[in-house]
Amino acid sequence: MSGMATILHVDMDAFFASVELLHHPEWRGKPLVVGAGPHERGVVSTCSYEARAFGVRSAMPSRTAYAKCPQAIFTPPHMDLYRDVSTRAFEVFGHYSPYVEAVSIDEAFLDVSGTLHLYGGDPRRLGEALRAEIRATCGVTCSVGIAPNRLLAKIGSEENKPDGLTILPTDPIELAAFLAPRPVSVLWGVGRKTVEALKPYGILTCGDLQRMKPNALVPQELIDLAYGRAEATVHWEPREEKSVSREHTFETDEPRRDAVRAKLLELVADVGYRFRRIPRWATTARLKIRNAAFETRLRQTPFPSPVQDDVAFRAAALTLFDAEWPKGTCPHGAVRLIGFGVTNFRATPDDGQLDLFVAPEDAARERRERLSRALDGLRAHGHVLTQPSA
Ligand code: TTP
Ligand code: MG
Repeated sequence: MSGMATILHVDMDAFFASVELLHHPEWRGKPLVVGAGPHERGVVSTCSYEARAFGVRSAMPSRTAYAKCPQAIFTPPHMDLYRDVSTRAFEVFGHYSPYVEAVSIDEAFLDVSGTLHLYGGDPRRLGEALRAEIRATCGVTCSVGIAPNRLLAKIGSEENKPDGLTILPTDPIELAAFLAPRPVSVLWGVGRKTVEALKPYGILTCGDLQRMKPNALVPQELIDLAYGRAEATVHWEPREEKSVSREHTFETDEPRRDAVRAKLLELVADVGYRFRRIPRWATTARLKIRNAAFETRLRQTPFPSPVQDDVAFRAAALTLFDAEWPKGTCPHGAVRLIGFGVTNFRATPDDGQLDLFVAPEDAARERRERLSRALDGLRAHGHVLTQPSA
């Protein structure tokens, strides 16, 4: 084994636009622009690849985008939708490495050096597994690059966009050959000014840089980059989650209370399962409900004491739901989205107080926790559990 690192870069394709398509399948295959309206003063956040074919780009004034592609569909951004998908994507990333460096809402570096052996040491298998899981979990596609360092991994993910996977060579000579034909602008720190400064000397490609001796204009560091020698360290931070939640947007707005309540219980079971992966206890439950008019209601309640078991989560969820939507009423019209989450975590169930004896309610809680964890075990092995509705 060499000591070489294996770094993965992942970037979701046309991210905001792809999430919009989940909610508007009828827009698929059409040019779609997310951002300011076609006659407003703002800019394009992003656009579908169909719109890119007309020259529409991120940060372009929307009026310019309209001039280039008048038939495009324009939609304002819905950040909360993008954040939900992003949260789920980052959870998936976490299945491939504990070392995840978030670069933006849709982009991350992963150090997969330590997990590659789980895929037979084959970076392509690891990359395809991650891409398939993103597709299944988020409903959108991403592009991945895998290489010995961050610079090259990022160049790789851009190489086959959208919906692509690029494995870069690890051999230094092959790497230099891979980079040689590429413009110097692919290198980090080489912005428009540097490109202009190098041009009069005939330095246009990485290959041109590779042939240089270091001088006042071209420092050794730049030549190193052109050979693909760059930093591998992934600047990860342990992600201390502040809440664990799940939400569901109905395909068509749902007017039936029973259907919304049943979906809520599914989400609660999911939250419990994910919550118990690390030992912690929650003190607050939260319900989110959004109606067809996009009005969102949040309602929360404290647990009587810190808990982590399904029985307590379900009881709190149903209390919140019944308060928000009393039986026989119709306060929301049709429901667009329902969500449940828990927050305000503790590292112990007893709030740090030292107890000399186990109170009966603690014994009951511990029994419920054991049951929940037993069910988690079944679920982790692929058993689908149907929740009896309470
Ligand atoms: P990017 O990853 O740069 O772009 P993208 O995901 O839309 O397209 P691709 O990766 O396939 O090239 O940015 C991620 C999101 O960030 C993008 O969907 C919208 C937002 N964004 C802006 O709001 N303004 C911008 O100028 C850019 C570049 C991105
Ligand atoms: Mg992207």
